[in-house]
Amino acid sequence: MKNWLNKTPLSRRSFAKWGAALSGAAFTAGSALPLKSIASSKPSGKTPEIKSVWSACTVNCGSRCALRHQVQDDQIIATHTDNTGNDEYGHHQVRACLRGRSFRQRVYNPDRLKYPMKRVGQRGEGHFERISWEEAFDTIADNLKRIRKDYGNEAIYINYATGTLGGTISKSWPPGSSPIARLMNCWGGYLNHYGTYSTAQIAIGMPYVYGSNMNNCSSDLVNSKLIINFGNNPAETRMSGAGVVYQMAEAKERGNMRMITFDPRKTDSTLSDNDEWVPIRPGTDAALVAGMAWVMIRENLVDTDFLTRYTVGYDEDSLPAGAPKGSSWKSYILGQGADGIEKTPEWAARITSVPARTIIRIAREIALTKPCNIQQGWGLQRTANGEQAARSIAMLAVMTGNVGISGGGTGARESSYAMPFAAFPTLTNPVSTSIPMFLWTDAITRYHEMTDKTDGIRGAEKLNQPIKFIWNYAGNCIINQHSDINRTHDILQDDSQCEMIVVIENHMTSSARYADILLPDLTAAEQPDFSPAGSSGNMGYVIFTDTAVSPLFECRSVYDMCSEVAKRLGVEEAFTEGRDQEAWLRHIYAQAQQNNPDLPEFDAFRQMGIVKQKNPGKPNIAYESFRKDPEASPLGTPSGKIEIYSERLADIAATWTLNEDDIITPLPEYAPSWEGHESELTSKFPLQLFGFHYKSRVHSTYGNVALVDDACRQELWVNPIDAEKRGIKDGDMLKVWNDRGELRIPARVTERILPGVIAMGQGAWYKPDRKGVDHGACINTLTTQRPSPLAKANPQHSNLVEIARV
Ligand SMILES: Nc1nc2c(c(=O)[nH]1)N[C@H]1C(S)=C(S)[C@@H](COP(=O)(O)OP(=O)(O)OC[C@H]3O[C@@H](n4cnc5c(=O)[nH]c(N)nc54)[C@H](O)[C@@H]3O)O[C@H]1N2
Ligand SMILES: Nc1nc2c(c(=O)[nH]1)N[C@H]1C(S)=C(S)[C@@H](COP(=O)(O)OP(=O)(O)OC[C@H]3O[C@@H](n4cnc5c(=O)[nH]c(N)nc54)[C@H](O)[C@@H]3O)O[C@H]1N2
Ligand code: SF4
Ligand SMILES: [Mo]
Repeated sequence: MKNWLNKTPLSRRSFAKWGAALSGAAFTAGSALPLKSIASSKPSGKTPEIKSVWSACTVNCGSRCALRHQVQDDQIIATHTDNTGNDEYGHHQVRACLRGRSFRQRVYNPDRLKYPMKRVGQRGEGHFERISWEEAFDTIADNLKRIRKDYGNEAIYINYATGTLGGTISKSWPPGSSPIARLMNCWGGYLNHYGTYSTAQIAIGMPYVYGSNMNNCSSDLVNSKLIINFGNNPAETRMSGAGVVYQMAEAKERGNMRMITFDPRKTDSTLSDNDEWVPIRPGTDAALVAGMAWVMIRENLVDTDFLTRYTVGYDEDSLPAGAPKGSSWKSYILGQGADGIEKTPEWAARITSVPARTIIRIAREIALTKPCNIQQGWGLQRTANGEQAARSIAMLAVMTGNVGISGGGTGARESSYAMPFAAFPTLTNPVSTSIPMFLWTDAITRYHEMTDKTDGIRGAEKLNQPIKFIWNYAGNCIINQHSDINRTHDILQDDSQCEMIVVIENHMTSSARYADILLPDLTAAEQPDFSPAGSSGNMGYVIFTDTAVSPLFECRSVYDMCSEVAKRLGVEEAFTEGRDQEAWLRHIYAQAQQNNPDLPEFDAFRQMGIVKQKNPGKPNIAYESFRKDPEASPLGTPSGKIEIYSERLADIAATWTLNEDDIITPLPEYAPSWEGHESELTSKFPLQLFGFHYKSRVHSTYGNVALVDDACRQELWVNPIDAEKRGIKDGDMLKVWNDRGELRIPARVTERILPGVIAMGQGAWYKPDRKGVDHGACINTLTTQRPSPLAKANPQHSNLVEIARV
């Protein structure tokens, strides 16, 4: 492995070895051929000069790091990171993690797609035949025309895909900001989707409380005396030098302050001495909140002045007129509501597995330590009743009056400053219909049943056409990242339903195997673009992602591909406006300079590589103006106040068609998961399983970089108690299964996970054998397609399974 780390080009031997290990037989394009340009680099008399080219890691890890590719003889021989700035906050270095620094191993990867291909054989089998670009573009355009004629533009779908979230012209997410969207908008539009696999439940749930979904900027954490963290793991999910993980560490050190984390796993974010880890059963956070609320109410620790002035529905006096008696939060907690159950710490302990004495101690600590930042990650809302759980956490911030003040917080995830820049104009979609992003396979098979009240259809009362054509640019949600892979496979294999899938990729991924037309894209190292910052606290920046090396093989840019399809659809002029990619960059940059006069000239920027701007104001405090003057600056809720009781949710609960155990309540009540520790299914599948966002990959991206994969292995976290019961030892190969599928993964026996719960990194590459057993340990072999009630979104962390040694 040593030679992956040094600066010499990848050798023929190691490349071939690696390729052989990684490429499945059916992966025609992923054959283990060494790349010509690499294999042929021989030492010559004169050493070619090494130049350094600015670029960026444009994946969706929530960050965006600067890279400096070291290029010799048109090859990247090493990748360094930001070397500008200093230790001063606002000028600090945007340093890349190990993944970004291994970028060239995604460029020169045996899985790299080399030329356009079309499917031969059944969809999903992974057999392809090389075709010309002409044939590829003609086939796409002809099918678009045919499908539009038969079904209209609503039958064309752009799938959720975040592989180049960090681009501007090459941007894949949000889908409406991609070049594909611009192309389709020039030609009558496409079926929209709303929500994300990341945040669907909290993004829909939180605005019922606050009118929006915000928390204080991460750089305000230094002003907190205590951080209460529900399943937020920035040490793994915000690994960039840009911001959040450092700000949390700084807050802990500088303020010498405690952070208490509720998480089923002892994560890397909770390893310092200032941390307390409180293991909690997945899907039960709302019960914990209710138990703590009971302590606060009974011990008179709530901020009554705050509740009276700023909230609706805390007690019977502040309920809206239409709400039934006994439906206030206080009644719910004290057992005076409809369920008649007092939410005592003992009640909460039985559900959450957090001891009652811990619940009492921490409830007091939260109420008595001010200001206190209450925050959550997104893991706990990616669950069966995640909307309820996400909303409930806000209650701790609301009851203690921590909302709208420095050092306090709202219970949502941290926010960051965004420096003014400009975007690629993608025009307006003439189609208004929108589906929840998680229901795209349903929109193929049962579109005729899908309405606003059954499936959250927006912009229309019902869905009128099935999805017949899918664009999948820079995403792996066709298979790997979407739930219930075996179900998705069955739907997609029938090409009489969805008739055409176009995949634009760098690598032969599991989603690429489902393409009818597979187009080889350039990586970020082979084309010019801009990369604006992701989560970076109180500093914004933008990176000039320049062309480091010439396009490999027959790969072309997505902009180029769209221009060619536009030509065949008769909208070339509308799509390109006569510009190539470089001309668009100059055009967009001129716009950005108008929005942000401090930006340097285009060519100076290209030289500098990265422009950083500290927020000229102070870190954003969520709902600060509301806190200062709630009458002059009301919230975006119907009452203008914090809605503990939401009439809109009461209305939805009364009018939508829901499954019996789908729970939507006007208060943020605890709702047991339909696939959780209390469900009947535990008699067959006793273990709760979820997949965490893992430092080994960004979802599936970097999953084929052997170096990183080896450093952070794909393993199943199992508590010694569960392991012993089943005769499992550390390192044993396990099978993990439920009624949806089966996979293989080695055991990591560790006390860092709660008994009864197991977990693995999500995003591993799906590698089924002939019987459909996944040897790549992709968790979506086991996850369900049943959507959460309100957001109709992915409950990918709510799964019951059993495990055994193989
Ligand atoms: N079970 C489970 N499933 C999950 C999650 C979970 O927690 N558990 N998380 C969900 C979440 S939050 C998300 S955001 C989604 C993410 O799902 P995706 O958005 O599908 O993200 P990736 O798996 O990283 O796939 C990105 C793809 O883009 C490709 N790519 C990268 N760069 C380029 C480029 O320059 N050009 C082109 N054409 N392609 C490129 C990569 O090769 C990769 O195949 O997964 C979701 N799925
Ligand atoms: N290295 C890396 N970084 C990433 C990504 C990646 O794939 N790899 N993906 C990026 C993307 S797109 C996103 S959306 C974010 C995702 O960020 P998150 O959604 O916050 O990440 P997760 O790992 O899914 O969940 C965070 C924590 O929640 C815990 N958890 C799970 N269920 C529960 C529960 O019921 N209650 C409580 N209290 N905790 C629970 C998990 O153990 C985990 O430690 O990360 C981003 N950053
Ligand atoms: S994966 Fe994320 S943290 Fe790592 S280099 Fe890329 S953008 Fe930065
Ligand atoms: Mo995400």
